[in-house]
Amino acid sequence: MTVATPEPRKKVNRIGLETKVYRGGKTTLCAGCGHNSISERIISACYEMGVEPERVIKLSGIGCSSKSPAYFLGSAHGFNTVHGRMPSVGTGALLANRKLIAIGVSGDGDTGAIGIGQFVHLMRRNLPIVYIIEDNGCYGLTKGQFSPTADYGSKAKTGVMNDLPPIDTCALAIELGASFVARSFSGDKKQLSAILKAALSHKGTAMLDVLSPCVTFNDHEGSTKSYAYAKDHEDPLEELSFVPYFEDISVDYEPGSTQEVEMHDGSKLYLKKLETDYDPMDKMQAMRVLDETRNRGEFATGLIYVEPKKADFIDVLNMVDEPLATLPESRVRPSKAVLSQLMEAAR
Ligand SMILES: Cc1ncc(C[n+]2csc(CCOP(=O)(O)OP(=O)(O)O)c2C)c(N)n1
Ligand code: SF4
Ligand SMILES: [Mg+2]
Repeated sequence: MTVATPEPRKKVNRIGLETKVYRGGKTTLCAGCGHNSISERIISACYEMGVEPERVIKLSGIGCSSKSPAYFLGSAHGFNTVHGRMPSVGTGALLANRKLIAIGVSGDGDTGAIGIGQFVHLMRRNLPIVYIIEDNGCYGLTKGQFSPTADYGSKAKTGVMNDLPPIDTCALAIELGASFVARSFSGDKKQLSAILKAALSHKGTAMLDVLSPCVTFNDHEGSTKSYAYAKDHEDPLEELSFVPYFEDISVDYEPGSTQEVEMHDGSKLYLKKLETDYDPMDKMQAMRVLDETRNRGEFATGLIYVEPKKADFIDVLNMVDEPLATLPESRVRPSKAVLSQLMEAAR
């Protein structure tokens, strides 16, 4: 008698799904592009958090960065909008169905240039979305022109110098009211993973500016968005550890050296302070540190600002719990009697 060898047990997450469910199509971006590393981190963060892919809506604009939603969460909903218009499409989608989990991927050009008006209103509304800017300081898709996040004095591959000051998307987002603002680097696996998981646990706009070098057009000497520059000038504000609400892990830390931030779903983010006494709930300090590090030619990374309890746009508008498309006519159309009353009142 032959005994069948049991199939090796497949590794699954807390909702019984394998990693492959969180993958998307094969990337068509250049080998070594920072955007590919960010897609990998999104895949692992969603797998580890046990995010249900069919509840996710992936949104983007136009650019190499905006192509990346095709490379993760293949079974999620997706909407590749017109250049810079992801915020309005996302707003519509989330108002129509508040049960969706929105992950938006944009570029520094898509957000900082053509989409800046939409970005501004998204931040002030605190719409519940994880909004990622894959920041390479150039328009990668159209062959590397300077974008609005390119630093003053940085050099293009052609040797041309950028003579305009940059827009700091983190400072802008904080100023406008975003309730979770972070900056990271595509090459910093540990920090980016913790930030992404915390962003997925946040209720409100989580704006992540992730330095993501363009190896084809902006990875040379004189660029301030190259891998070499980022590695040498990254200034982490804190060491981040994320503990999801469904895991019972206790973190040992010396009182005074670590700050605990409780996210909306009960997950915890532990911020081990590095050389400065940084408090990400202090808006003025956040703005000052962004300014100081920029003046030193460095870039501060980590959780820059958080306001975990701020009401989001869906609550402010007092939207119903159910997706609008599922509501019966009796709940979306006023009755004849109510309409007549309104007409009377308007006379
Ligand atoms: C309305 C419109 N204007 C201009 C373009 C040309 N265009 C395509 S992508 C892009 C910029 C992309 O830069 P970014 O968002 O930084 O993405 P990256 O390619 O660097 O990831 C531009 C200007 C366009 N597609 N549509
Ligand atoms: S051109 Fe630049 S941004 Fe676009 S895929 Fe290639 S490396 Fe990435
Ligand atoms: Mg870009």
